[in-house]
Amino acid sequence: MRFVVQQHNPKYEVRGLHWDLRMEMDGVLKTWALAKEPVKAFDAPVPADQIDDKDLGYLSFEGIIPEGEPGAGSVAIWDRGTYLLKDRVADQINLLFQGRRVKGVFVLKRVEGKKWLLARG
Ligand SMILES: [Mn+2]
Repeated sequence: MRFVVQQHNPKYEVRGLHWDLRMEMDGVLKTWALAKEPVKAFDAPVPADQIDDKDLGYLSFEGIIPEGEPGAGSVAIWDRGTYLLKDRVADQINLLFQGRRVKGVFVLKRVEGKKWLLARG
């Protein structure tokens, strides 16, 4: 299955520069907004807020989200590739990323509600 990491710099939102990790899952792109580049999770867990799903067409999106639309600002593809879903339960997802920059075993762990952490697996 495919994934993309989009570096997103919204102009008007409380969330500043962040990295949207989007993974093909359940026929949509399940998405977590990461506070740091995902590779930083090798050093320490990275806060990851689950946000709205996107449709699969968004895998290739980069460019400018126009003024007046949610997330208005710039989006650049930071990495893309495939991943293997190793295990998935309600509060934990184990992943093997095979991107150009994001490689290796990671885990997403739910802290509470939509708050998760991305950590080294
Ligand atoms: Mn975003």
